[in-house]
Amino acid sequence: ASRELSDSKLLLPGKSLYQALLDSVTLCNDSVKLQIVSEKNKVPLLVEIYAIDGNIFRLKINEISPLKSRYEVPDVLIKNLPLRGKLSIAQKETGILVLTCANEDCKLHITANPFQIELESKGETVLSVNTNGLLYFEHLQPPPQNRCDISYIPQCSVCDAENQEDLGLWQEEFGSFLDIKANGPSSIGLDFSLHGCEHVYGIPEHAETLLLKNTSDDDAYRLFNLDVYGHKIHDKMGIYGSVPFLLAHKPNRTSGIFWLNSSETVVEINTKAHVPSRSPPAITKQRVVPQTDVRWMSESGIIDVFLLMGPTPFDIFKQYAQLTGTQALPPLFSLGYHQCRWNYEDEQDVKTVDTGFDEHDIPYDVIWLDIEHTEGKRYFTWDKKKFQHPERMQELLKRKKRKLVVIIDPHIKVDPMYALYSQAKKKGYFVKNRKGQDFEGICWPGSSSYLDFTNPEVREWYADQFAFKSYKGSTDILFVWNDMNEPSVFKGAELTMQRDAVHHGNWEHREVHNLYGFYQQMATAEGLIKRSGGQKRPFVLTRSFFAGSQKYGAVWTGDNIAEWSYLKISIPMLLTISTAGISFCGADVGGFIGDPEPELLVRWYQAGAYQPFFRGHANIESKRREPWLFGDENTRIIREAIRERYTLLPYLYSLFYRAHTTAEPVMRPLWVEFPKEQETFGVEDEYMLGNALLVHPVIEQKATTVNVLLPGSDEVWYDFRRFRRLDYSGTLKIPVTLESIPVFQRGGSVVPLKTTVGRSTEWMTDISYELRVALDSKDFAVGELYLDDGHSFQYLHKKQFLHRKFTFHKNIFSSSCADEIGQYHTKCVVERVLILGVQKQPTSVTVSLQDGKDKEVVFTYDAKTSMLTLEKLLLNVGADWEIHIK
Ligand code: MIG
Repeated sequence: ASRELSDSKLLLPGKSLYQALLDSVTLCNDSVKLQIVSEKNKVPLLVEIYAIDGNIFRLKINEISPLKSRYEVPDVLIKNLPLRGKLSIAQKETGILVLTCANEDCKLHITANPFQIELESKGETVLSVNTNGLLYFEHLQPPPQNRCDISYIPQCSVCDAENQEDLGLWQEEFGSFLDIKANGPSSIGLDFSLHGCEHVYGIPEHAETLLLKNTSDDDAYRLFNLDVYGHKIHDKMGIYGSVPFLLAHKPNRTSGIFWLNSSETVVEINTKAHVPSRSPPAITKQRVVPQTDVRWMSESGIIDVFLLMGPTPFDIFKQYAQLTGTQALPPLFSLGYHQCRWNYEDEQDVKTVDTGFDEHDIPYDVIWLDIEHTEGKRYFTWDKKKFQHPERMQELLKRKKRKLVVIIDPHIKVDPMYALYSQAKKKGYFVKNRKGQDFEGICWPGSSSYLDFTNPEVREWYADQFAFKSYKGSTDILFVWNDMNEPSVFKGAELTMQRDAVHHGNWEHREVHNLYGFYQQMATAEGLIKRSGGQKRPFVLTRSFFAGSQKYGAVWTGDNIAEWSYLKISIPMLLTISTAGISFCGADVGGFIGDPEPELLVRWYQAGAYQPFFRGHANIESKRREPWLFGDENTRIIREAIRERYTLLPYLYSLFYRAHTTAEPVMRPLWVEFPKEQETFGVEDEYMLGNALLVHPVIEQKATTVNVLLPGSDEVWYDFRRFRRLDYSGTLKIPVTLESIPVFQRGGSVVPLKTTVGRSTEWMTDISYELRVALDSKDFAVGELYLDDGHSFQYLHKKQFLHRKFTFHKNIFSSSCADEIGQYHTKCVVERVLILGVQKQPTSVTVSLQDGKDKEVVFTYDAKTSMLTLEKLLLNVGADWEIHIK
């Protein structure tokens, strides 16, 4: 149940109460400023408009002189936003101001009465602001007179009726909880119209469809980070993370709205057919275009919104990354398979499970320890009985070239004997309650206080806790999992922290709520980097997240249930998180709560193998479910899925490099790759992994067929496993067995794979490559491979990497350098090249190397699949070479 955002709900679409004072317009170096004023309260607000490089506009609205300063979200935007050249005034007449910006085909029309802004690009109105007149801004006011703190005097007789009413805005009851608002009502809101759009996406995290739904007869989408065990499906209430970024798409343009606010936020969506008012009645019929109105409301802060103008989906991803950063490049091991449960009991258990993978010939990279590994839920400690020799355990894993991840939650047990607690207490590092004492809430350890990660000094201190000398029993193969960081507070209102708790800088919790997890992951990642002397990439998984969390690691979708419907919803959930900038995401394989039937577990492994973060996990009450516990046949199929994941790693790692450097999501909705194909806009049961692979996981029980949409009328598709060319686009009924993972390679692409697998990623460094070349209708294909040491920052600081490009053109398949700056020595070779879609059997195939020598290549050609196989090639992956096919 969402709480009322003060009186904002009373505001209905209509003429705005705000008027712009066009005489107040000033042009500054980097912005245009003007004042607006509400008819009702006469309080003037300052509007600032900035043009940011790359087709982005920023609109800030704040009080000119608030009683106190209002919260502006720090640390989310990357430092030094590039500002673009000036905005200049193109036209100014009564009631209208037109601004243009240098070198861009963009115009801003500002109307004075009512105050509205229209954004025009290349003559087309893309988006308008305050068209429904829903701008509102509760300016800060002095507390009502005779204000009684009813937390002390529950029935206050001295308050008169009017004061009682005012008080209602200054304090709110939520069940048995009382929220006292230090600043009184301070909510804000604004509406936007997206012209020509009926498809909108984004604003995770909800267990909902990919396409955002109309909220006119349903709850609004809520962004408020909460711990919701077994969260319901098709629910718009907030769960663990929030990214206030919405994307809108129509065939010729994608645009985006990034609402930078970390307090509770709700978003209303209303898609309708719209008749532009200026069109004459006679042609009205043809001119009916869809329009989506989006209304944002936040409990506090200021209006600070970025309007991203695209025009392509990839432009949008770049623009958003320009503001919030790109995905951190994960260490290679973290793209392998992770084995988790609540809990692996003790060192012996860890050893047995680890050995189980080898015995069953299943690769895996990381074993995880949940909260029971600690001494009474005191993070950074080990249970003395169950984990007596944590270093020895890690040494064992290290010899197997594997890693350990341990959980570290943000709540700290109230226990003066616990060094972390007593230190933090002494230094004043905990969040305070409204009376100025350390906030205490119940969580796993019992009574707990919560580190105030919004304070940079606390983050630095926290990061230092990961130093090997401070964190006893930790070694360099230990990485971290941050859970419960919404923050989760048992017995708190909605299981979270009171909004009137107080953070660093005297900010109330309500202001920073959605940022809490973001900051913990930031501090943890910094800690891991620091402990390695700045050398190694961290791996940190977080449950709670915000815009920009991609810079610090991975996220997962929390406590799902071992049911088919949760497998199904995981796809749109991950796609939504991915398009909101966080590429490294996954859902608990198998479903966290309950016990999956073997078929569901198998299907979930198959789906997870083709998703960015791949971890099996289970609740403390769930039965054991290591992959070999479900009979030989199921073990074999799960093994196949995990092995397939490992052969795919070169491709996946290259995709992460792209995400890291150019902000392309690893896992993408179909519409991103096929922006003009209307039939893809709502597809959420299949997706693209990079631009080359289309994945349609089987998510129905006892499925014997799946309906796969192969989009694009001039595309060619190939079955990724049987190499068969599928000569039709549209929806295909594909037969499946329990072994099938329907994956299709797009003609025109080259996918790099490993020819076989090892026991973990680190065992695979020298394993040779296979290049899977799929020709398009013009007999062309292109792809790439990124390669580095897999764990350090040398790729960045010393440019130690290889970025290769593979091209098939005019019957020549060539390997060339995609980035001359990168250098990395490897003995690894390309051993095999499969070329799909070769029309006729070649008479000869030769390789020419850099030194000018030519060599005959042994080849086989299969006319039935039109596949050409070249084997035993031994071509260095870092060298230039050409293969000529005649
Ligand atoms: O409320 O640490 O989502 O993955 O195993 C349970 C125990 C607390 C919730 C996490 C889950 C984890 C569990 N945690």
